Amino acid sequence: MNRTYPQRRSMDATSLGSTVSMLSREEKDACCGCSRKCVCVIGVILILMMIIAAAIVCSVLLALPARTPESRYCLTSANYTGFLCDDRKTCLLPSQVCNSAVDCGNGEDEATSLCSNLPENLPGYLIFRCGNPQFWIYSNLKCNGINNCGDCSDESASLASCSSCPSNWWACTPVLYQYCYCIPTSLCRNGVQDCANWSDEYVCK
Ligand SMILES: [Ca+2]
Ligand SMILES: [Ca+2]
Ligand SMILES: [Ca+2]
Repeated sequence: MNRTYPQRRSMDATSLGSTVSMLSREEKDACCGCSRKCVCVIGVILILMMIIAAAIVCSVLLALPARTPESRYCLTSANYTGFLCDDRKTCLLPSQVCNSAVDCGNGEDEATSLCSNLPENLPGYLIFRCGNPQFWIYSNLKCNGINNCGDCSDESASLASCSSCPSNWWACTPVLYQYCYCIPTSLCRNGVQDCANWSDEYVCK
């Protein structure tokens, strides 16, 4: 009679221990499950915060005005000295600056600071001073065959350092005031005298 009681106690203890052990696993599983959920939630929140932060940074950067280049000096595709726009890519011909047409994206080629007192406010590399210092032209107009200064100083070797006639031009003494030392070959053999020695009609081909 008395022997069965301890056996029952032993069985209860074993059962209880097993139950406790099972509860502990469930609790552990429950805890682990909760931890994984928490980690997942925190991870999603962090990713969302990073996306929002990146969007804010991008919007701020896009809203910033383009930084003015330290120097506007550039070379055009035709190898003329030009005017660099704020985008640091567009290189305008000098004659596109202060010509009352917006050619740069932000209109910096028509800025009042440049165009209010011509040509003094223009960078020196954009202009050419004619033989008569009262006159000036844009630097891309020198050595182009055309008498832009009026005294041909922009086409001369001494003042403008012009080496020869532009390509597709014929060297002679023109009879027309608009040319200096050459005429366009389109005026050759056109039945009209364009060179003082008639070479445009008898020599030029
Ligand atoms: Ca312009
Ligand atoms: Ca010229
Ligand atoms: Ca001719």
